[in-house]
Amino acid sequence: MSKQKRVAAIHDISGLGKCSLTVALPILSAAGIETCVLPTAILSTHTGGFTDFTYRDLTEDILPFAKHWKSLDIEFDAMYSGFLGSFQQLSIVSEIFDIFQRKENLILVDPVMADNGMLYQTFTPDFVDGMAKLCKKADLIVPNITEAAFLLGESYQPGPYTRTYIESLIKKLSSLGPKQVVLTGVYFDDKKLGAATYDKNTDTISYSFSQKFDGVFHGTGDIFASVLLSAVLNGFELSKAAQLAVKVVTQSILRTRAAGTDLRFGVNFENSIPYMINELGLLNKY
Ligand code: PXL
Repeated sequence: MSKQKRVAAIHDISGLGKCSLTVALPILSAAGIETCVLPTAILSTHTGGFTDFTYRDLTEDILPFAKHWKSLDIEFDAMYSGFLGSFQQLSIVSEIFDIFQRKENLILVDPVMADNGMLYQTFTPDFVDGMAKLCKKADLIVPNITEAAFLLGESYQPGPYTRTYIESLIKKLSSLGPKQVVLTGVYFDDKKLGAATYDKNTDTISYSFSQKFDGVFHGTGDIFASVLLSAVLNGFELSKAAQLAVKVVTQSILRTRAAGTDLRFGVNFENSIPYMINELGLLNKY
């Protein structure tokens, strides 16, 4: 058996609502990856569609947490950041990337801050510039179209999109620094929605589509990025990893719509975990 991969996952814990660490940890672990969690904030629920959620910011704790890990000579195959709890955390996470950076490890930044043309409740416009700076350090970024527009300082365009628009957006994002970009929420018509991937090394763009659903499905960006990273660390090419991530998100939405549950509480990704494990070829691997 090859050496087990290890990831540092830097996201919040939202106790209810299935996003960030409550999604990243089960998905990465199920993919056979050791997942060390570095919580950025603790909330009672995520901030989308809920009011009166509790919010404990962990800015003060993050660097000591990381330094303790460093003192134990821990190395990571990937560092994966998502929702950050404060503006100051942007530079702290950047420092953590420096502390653990090695030639062969992967830095994935999911620039979680906005969707549907709007910033999430807890962020101010200066956070956007800081996030663009953090993205410069990443090997791979996974923005949705709203985040992409914010990162590039452009105004948000509602879809449907043209290939020309998506391809110019994805190449501009890559010129911020990351060699690989996966853009989510891409659609050219009202029937299909999915992701576009760009690999600067080979200058290739690929698309992965599935059916388009109306509505807001909380946590699906985190499910997407976590499956994508799971697949990449299991040796999948970026385009194939995106295909699997689109598939898992679609299945999760379909299952949740069939169950008719309150969409604020997230989607049922848990029942796609066996499918993901099978697709990753891990079922009979010891
Ligand atoms: O899914 C992204 C996310 C993560 N964490 C928190 C959020 C959101 C989106 O709203 O509020 C706390």
